[in-house]
Amino acid sequence: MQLIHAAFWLPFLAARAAPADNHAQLIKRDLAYSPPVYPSPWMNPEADGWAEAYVKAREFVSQMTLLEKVNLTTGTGWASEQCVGQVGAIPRLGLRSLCMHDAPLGIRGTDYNSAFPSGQTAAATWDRQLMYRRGYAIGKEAKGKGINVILGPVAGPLGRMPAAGRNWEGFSPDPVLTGVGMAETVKGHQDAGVIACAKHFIGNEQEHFRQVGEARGYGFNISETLSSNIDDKTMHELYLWPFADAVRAGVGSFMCSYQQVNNSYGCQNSKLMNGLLKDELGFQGFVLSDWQAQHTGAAAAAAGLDMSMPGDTEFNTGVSFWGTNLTVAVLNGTVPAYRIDDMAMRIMAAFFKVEKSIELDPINFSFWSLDTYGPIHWAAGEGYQQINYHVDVRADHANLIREIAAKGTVLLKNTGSLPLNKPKFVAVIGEDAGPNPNGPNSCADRGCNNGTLAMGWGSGTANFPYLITPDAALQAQAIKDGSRYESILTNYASSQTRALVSQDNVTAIVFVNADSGEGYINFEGNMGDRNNLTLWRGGDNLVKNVSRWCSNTIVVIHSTGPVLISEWYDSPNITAILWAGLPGQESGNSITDVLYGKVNPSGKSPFTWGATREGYGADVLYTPNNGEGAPQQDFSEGVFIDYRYFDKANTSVIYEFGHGLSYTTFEYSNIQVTKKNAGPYKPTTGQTAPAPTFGNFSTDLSDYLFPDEEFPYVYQYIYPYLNTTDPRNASGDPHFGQTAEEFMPPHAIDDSPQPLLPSSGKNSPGGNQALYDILYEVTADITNTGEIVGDEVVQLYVSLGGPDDPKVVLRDFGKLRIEPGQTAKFRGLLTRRDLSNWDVVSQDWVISEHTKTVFVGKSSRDLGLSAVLE
Ligand SMILES: *[C@@H]1O[C@H](CO)[C@@H](O)[C@H](O)[C@H]1NC(C)=O
Ligand SMILES: *[C@@H]1O[C@H](CO)[C@@H](O)[C@H](O)[C@H]1NC(C)=O
Ligand SMILES: *[C@@H]1O[C@H](CO)[C@@H](O)[C@H](O)[C@H]1NC(C)=O
Ligand SMILES: *[C@@H]1O[C@H](CO)[C@@H](O)[C@H](O)[C@H]1NC(C)=O
Ligand SMILES: *[C@@H]1O[C@H](CO)[C@@H](O)[C@H](O)[C@H]1NC(C)=O
Ligand SMILES: *[C@@H]1O[C@H](CO)[C@@H](O)[C@H](O)[C@H]1NC(C)=O
Ligand SMILES: *[C@@H]1O[C@H](CO)[C@@H](O)[C@H](O)[C@H]1NC(C)=O
Ligand SMILES: *[C@@H]1O[C@H](CO)[C@@H](O)[C@H](O)[C@H]1NC(C)=O
Ligand SMILES: *[C@@H]1O[C@H](CO)[C@@H](O)[C@H](O)[C@H]1NC(C)=O
Ligand SMILES: *[C@@H]1O[C@H](CO)[C@@H](O)[C@H](O)[C@H]1NC(C)=O
Ligand SMILES: CC(=O)N[C@H]1CO[C@H](CO)[C@@H](O)[C@@H]1O
Repeated sequence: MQLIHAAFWLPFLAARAAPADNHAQLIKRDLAYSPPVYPSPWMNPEADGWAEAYVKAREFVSQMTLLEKVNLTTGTGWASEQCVGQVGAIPRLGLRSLCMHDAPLGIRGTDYNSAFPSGQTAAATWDRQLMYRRGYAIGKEAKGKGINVILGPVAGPLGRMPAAGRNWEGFSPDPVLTGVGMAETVKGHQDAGVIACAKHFIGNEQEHFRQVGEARGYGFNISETLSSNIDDKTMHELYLWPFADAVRAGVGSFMCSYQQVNNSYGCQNSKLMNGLLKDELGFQGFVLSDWQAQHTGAAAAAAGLDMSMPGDTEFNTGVSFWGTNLTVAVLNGTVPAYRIDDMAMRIMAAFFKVEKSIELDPINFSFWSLDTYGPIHWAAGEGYQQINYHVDVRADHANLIREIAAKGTVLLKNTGSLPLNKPKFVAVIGEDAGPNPNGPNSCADRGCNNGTLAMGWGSGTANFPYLITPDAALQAQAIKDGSRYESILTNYASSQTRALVSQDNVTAIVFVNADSGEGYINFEGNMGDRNNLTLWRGGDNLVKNVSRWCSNTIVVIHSTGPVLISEWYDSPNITAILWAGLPGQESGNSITDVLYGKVNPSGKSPFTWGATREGYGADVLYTPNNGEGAPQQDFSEGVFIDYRYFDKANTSVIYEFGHGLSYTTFEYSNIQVTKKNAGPYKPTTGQTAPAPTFGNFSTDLSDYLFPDEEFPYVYQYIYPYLNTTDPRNASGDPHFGQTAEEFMPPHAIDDSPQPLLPSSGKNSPGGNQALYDILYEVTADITNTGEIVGDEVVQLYVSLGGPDDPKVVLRDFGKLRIEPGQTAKFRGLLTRRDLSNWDVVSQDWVISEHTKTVFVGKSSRDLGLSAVLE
């Protein structure tokens, strides 16, 4: 029986003023505001990678009735069906209800599924192929359970603040590394036949104050969610960048976020959805709301929202901003017919992009319970039947999981104790090496930290099919080697630990961790975001003690991001430090592979290990700063987060972004830069076609009533129908009767041809195609100067040269396998986007006059080779 944390989602005031009204108010109060961008862009039939899907979608949507279109766009309500979200079915045309489900490291809340390493751990491999294979394997598992839209990957949070709770679900605070992670994962998921969902769009950088109900539950008296105030240049050069890569990779869906940007909610912010995502990036798929992130009906449709999740205004109210309201709004002209057609087109085009046919196999699990039998309509308690078929979808993914976690493990320090070779005596110390005594899945959504940490908490989790602890795997290895082995799986057995690790010939391996997760779970006072950057449960004391008693102390850290290790990292008795991220189900095997050199470590840190918390600059906002109004989080550091901030402030760090050691050594030489013949940049001109509509519909309200008495109406289920031909009563909207002209922003229902943005691609998703022209190829020779074969992550950085530019920015990387004594050639590419800045005046990318320098090196602060670009 699964516990569902519905209680965490407390009710909040749902009614919202139209965005247009907000603007006047916000200007008066001198808060950041978001400019209106209307109308909502309609699909482009010629978009690269979408044309075939468009034709199939048009054929399907043209046959749909208005009620069917509304069904497709509106969730059926929280816990109304099997998945974490589903929309209405189209039985007449043979399409079953589509299943939207979590997500980023495996399927949530099911059984016989795998628990993969986190996105952040995958990022630490810097291995495009492994990222792709991870995306593909997760996609296959989802497909095998009947999931149609998998709610990942994550580029928001990007990782502005190291303490932010959900950074581990995504990849890295560097937009290029995250962009690669997004693109590879999207391709993997979609090649496996499920629609990927890039989330959370955008500025969703912390958990605190993301939802009013949640914040109130924690005693914060606010009436609006956090506003992430982000300037246009920072938006383009940092936060939007990896989302652009997802669009370019063909992602089928996006999830808009809970919090506001410039005091306008993510799921009704027209600048974000209409402007940046659909106009500028040319996104052709659909935008679905985060769960309860929708706060308005028609205005959200006009701002670019295409699917309401989970469909009810708040969980289990039985009413919806869409559903019946959307049917009425189309009938009375508040939402133009082309907009609902475009919503349906976007959903069906994304569907046909990954699926051959609308004949889908049934969903064979229920998120709400692991029982075999139960109500199919969980919230209503109706439809008792078999709800779980316990289908085993794991295939041979365990091998891949073990490989990713080993290759994503970063060897931060090694003075020679590693790799281990039949050590005489291994002493493993720490709670983080052992099991959770209550079982690996004992805390719902992993909302606790007991035993070894292999994933964070929240909706981005999966149930473990098993969890190999470091203790179990290291003991098995020790026995095989004939070593002596003892472990103490608590942090607090001080005298016993001392007695053990002070013995002769001991290799002490200390396991420590730091956890975080999603805001609906408050664990030990951490409301999603970490309260501190230190190790949990006296981890620092444990490390300090063991290293005082033992001159061969190896430290392994499992964490959701950087931790402060300044107090002990440089002790001569600490002979090695490894960051093993969040490794997933094969944890113990993966770390054993690395410690014993079966895998030569090649992971590189996807974030900076600062000496102090303050060193990172931006931090989580823990207390409201705007009275009862929306807490204001100004992203005033601009593009300077993580290594860019440390570089700007010129502060030393413990381990820099991109750092990671190997058991062999590499030498870099011979940088060469070749200029490519890309033509000049051409801003896009011209206009779109006028908005098309597909099919027509009757305006006789009696055609939209609930079918008849026999209709199997499910309690609190969201339907597209009207319960009376009086639209005011059918809607129940307290503000019913306002016309589009009265409350919708100008151009909200305009269907005329619209000008194309210069930075947009005419037919190319991801922005102006010329941004991706290759301007330079950079090569370098990398020699393995050690004794064993190894993989080296070669990193290409650029200095854009301007006074406001970061010292260097990562722009490309490659992972090369090199035999001892051999030299391999690294090839990195620089696109026009890589060398450009966003110009707020021309609203386009431009290459500045400043001298540009390219660097090739082993990390962001070990840049041995450089050349000036002509
Ligand atoms: C937010 O406001 C800043 C400052 O006016 C502006 O540059 C930016 O484009 C706005 N972004 C959004 C999404 O409204
Ligand atoms: C809408 O979806 C529900 C099930 O989710 C289904 O019962 C109903 O028939 C659908 N309505 C239409 C008009 O297709
Ligand atoms: C799920 O399993 C059931 C029972 O084995 C099967 O009928 C169905 O086709 C499966 N669904 C998918 C999507 O494979
Ligand atoms: C919230 O704050 C307002 C004033 O800022 C006050 O009127 C109201 O009573 C407070 N609500 C709670 C639940 O504390
Ligand atoms: C329509 O939306 C309003 C909020 O705008 C809500 O109060 C009402 O209950 C909704 N009606 C239905 C039938 O869901
Ligand atoms: C882990 O769970 C066990 C069993 O419930 C409990 O005794 C122990 O205190 C827990 N440890 C921590 C650190 O929460
Ligand atoms: C940091 O937070 C963790 C988790 O709540 C806690 O175990 C640890 O003691 C805290 N560290 C400090 C220095 O307070
Ligand atoms: C290193 O360990 C030895 C015991 O093997 C101890 O005597 C010494 O004080 C330790 N050094 C440090 C810096 O902790
Ligand atoms: C229609 O439903 C609304 C609530 O959704 C309710 O207030 C109203 O009384 C219903 N009307 C009829 C005629 O059943
Ligand atoms: C049209 O319907 C929508 C949704 O129920 C409602 O919000 C709006 O007030 C209606 N407008 C008119 C003019 O009836
Ligand atoms: C194999 C090995 O390292 N043996 C050492 C164990 O410890 C004693 C006492 O320090 C040494 O004398 C051995 O050489």
